[in-house]
Amino acid sequence: MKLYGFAPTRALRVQWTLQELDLDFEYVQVDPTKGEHRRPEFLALNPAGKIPVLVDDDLVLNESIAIVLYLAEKYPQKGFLPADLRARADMYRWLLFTATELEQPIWRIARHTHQYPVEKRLPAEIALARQDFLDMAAVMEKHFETRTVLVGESVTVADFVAAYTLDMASMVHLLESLPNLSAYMERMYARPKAAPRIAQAFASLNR
Ligand SMILES: N[C@@H](CCC(=O)N[C@@H](CS)C(=O)NCC(=O)O)C(=O)O
Repeated sequence: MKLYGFAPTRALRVQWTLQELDLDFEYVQVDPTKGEHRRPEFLALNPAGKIPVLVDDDLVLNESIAIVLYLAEKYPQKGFLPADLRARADMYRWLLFTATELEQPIWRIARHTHQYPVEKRLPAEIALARQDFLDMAAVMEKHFETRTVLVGESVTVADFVAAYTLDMASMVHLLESLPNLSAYMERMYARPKAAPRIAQAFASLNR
């Protein structure tokens, strides 16, 4: 299997899942800071020009959450995809909640802070996005008053995705008033096969 990624990106969700599943994989670095995600050979894998991409034999799959679901289903032995239909539905709910209600505001903050050209950045969008994140994170914060993982009693791929997304939030100081989410994220990253934290992944680029 080949994972096309770049250290501090959503490729970490896939790397985390591959590590937890004890799978061998080749990491192919695609450096967006050098425009490598816009090269024709990469666009042939993902016309959206985004990482991560997983290549498994003749399967070429993009979208980090689709990839982790594929891996969890292909390698069911660790139980990262609940067998029970209702538990699985609950896991999908948290994955979609994470991608739409939590990740999107963080992404808006990133775009209006450093990704868009300066003339397109709207400071008001940053304040709105911060509040949007906090309103929805409060729902997950409450969920963790009584739980250790998102669904059921054991870890699922939704936990890898959520922990990474909360790390994105911590990078822009959004977790400071959310003790349950902070503790959950720390617990997940304390797992022996967890991916590196985003800050660590950034630091690894300069070595
Ligand atoms: N929804 C996609 C988002 C992928 C994405 O935006 N990746 C970023 C890195 S984290 C990227 O490739 N950005 C390059 C660009 O947008 O030009 C996923 O979860 O895989």
